[in-house]
Amino acid sequence: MSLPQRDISPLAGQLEQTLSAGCLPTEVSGWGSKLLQRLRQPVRVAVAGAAGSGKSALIDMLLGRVVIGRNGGGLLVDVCYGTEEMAEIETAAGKRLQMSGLLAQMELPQDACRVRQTLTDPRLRWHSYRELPLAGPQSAQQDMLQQAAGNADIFLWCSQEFTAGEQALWAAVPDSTKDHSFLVLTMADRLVMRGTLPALIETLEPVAAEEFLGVYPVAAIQGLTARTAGAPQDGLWRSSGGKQLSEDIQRQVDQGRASDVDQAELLIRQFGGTLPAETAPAVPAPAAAAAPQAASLAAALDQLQTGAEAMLAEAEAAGGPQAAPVLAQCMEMIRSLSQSLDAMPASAAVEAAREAAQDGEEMLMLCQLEQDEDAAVDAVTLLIQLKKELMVEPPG
Ligand SMILES: Nc1nc2c(ncn2[C@@H]2O[C@H](COP(=O)(O)OP(=O)(O)OP(=O)(O)O)[C@@H](O)[C@H]2O)c(=O)[nH]1
Ligand SMILES: [Mg+2]
Repeated sequence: MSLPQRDISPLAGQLEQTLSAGCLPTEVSGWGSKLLQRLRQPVRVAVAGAAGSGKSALIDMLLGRVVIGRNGGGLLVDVCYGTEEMAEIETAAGKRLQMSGLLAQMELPQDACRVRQTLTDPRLRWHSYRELPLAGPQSAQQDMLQQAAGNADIFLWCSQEFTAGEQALWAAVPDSTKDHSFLVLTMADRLVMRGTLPALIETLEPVAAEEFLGVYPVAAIQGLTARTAGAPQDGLWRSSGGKQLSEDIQRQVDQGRASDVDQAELLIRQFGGTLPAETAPAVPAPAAAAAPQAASLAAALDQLQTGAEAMLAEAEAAGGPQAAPVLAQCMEMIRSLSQSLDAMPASAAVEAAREAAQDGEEMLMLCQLEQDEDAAVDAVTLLIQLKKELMVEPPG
């Protein structure tokens, strides 16, 4: 797994300053506060599923060592970064105990109900794990899941078959969470032995395409073995399904971070003044490079048009746009347009285009506040309009 290359604390500091100085208009300050909170905490990965569905084994595999083991069955377990390897245990009687070491090796009190395990693994600075056991009547599970959805950025749903009951539970999870979630077919080695895996994947793929980023069969015990063996076992790591899942989770974590960083930069640039040095946009390239940049601007404008049209077509086919991804995509497009413009040599036309793009960014930001279908349509329309404006008077 890759580590994020950049320290985002200066950016978070700048955003905090912008917020506390009251620079943000009231309509965006709530968004700014949420953004700051997200920048200051790791991306939260919830690992949910029924009792014995293989959640702990999956987390241990992703961590690359036995941290939970078979201990703590049925407990809610958080695994996060800390300066020491220790566990804080909460009991049903409301007591809190601290024990040093790993949960897998601890003797837990009978009435333990919740554990917070800290590890010094630096990767946990960027994403933490929560084992979320689902048990009891369907309505209780529903409530638990709803609550968990508000406290997680990515879900890994662990199951051997993703039953109708589980599908009903998952259906109530907000789309914004589903867009970052994975269906993990746990204990895939057993499914392979029984010869049921291919048919199961075929049955679940259409559901998973709608409800998750994809279906991931994983043999966690083998995956963990591959990672803990004396010599690297790349083949086993790959064939266990662990490698693919782990890389795809990391990609989601990185994308989530990048999008938060983009939004924070946008807020600061528009309302808070200068960005910290590390996060400032790239310096404009020298004039000699103007010709390829003009070409890339034409390409960017074309992309703007085709991207916007594709989004509209997709939205129509789906019976209405999905606000969050459309808005995020629009923001991405307009930002890449702004970057192309920033890299062009100064001229009145470029300046006008930059202003138009900046206005566009500002409008898009307001669209993001609503996160509904209308906002998504407005955002796409805005991109098409912007493209038309720029084509009338092409910069450069
Ligand atoms: N063969 C095989 N067994 C597995 C795999 N993953 C987990 N198991 C076994 O399945 C049992 C349950 O796994 P856990 O990871 O403890 O399941 P859990 O969902 O955390 O269970 P609770 O915390 O009790 O809800 C254990 O005996 C594991 O060793 C796997 O990929 N392959
Ligand atoms: Mg467990």
